[in-house]
Amino acid sequence: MTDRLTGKAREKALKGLKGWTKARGRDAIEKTFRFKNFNEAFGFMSRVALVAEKMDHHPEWANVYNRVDVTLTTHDANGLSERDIELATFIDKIAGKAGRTRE
Ligand code: H2B
Repeated sequence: MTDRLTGKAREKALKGLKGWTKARGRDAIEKTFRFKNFNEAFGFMSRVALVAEKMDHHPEWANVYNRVDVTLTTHDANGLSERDIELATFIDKIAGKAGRTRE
């Protein structure tokens, strides 16, 4: 069982992430990524999927053409955990410069 991030540890972890915002009404973070086209968006999703499966920690996400909306939370913890921070860091690395905050 993974623990929910709280207090100072949570603050510190979230500070290290760029462009991720708190989701409304639930303990989760979200970010929208835009790519040149569908091919690049789907390539990004494939790369993230491989990491997610290896981690056994999976994003909630939606894709429309060149846009990918990602929400991260830990279902087992009923909120944000260290695993979300780890996956967000990987996702940002994979996305490179394509990532933009939700407008
Ligand atoms: N992904 C996310 N985001 N949260 C979880 O709690 C979670 C998961 N749990 N992927 C994993 C799978 C769990 O259901 C399996 C059984 O390990």
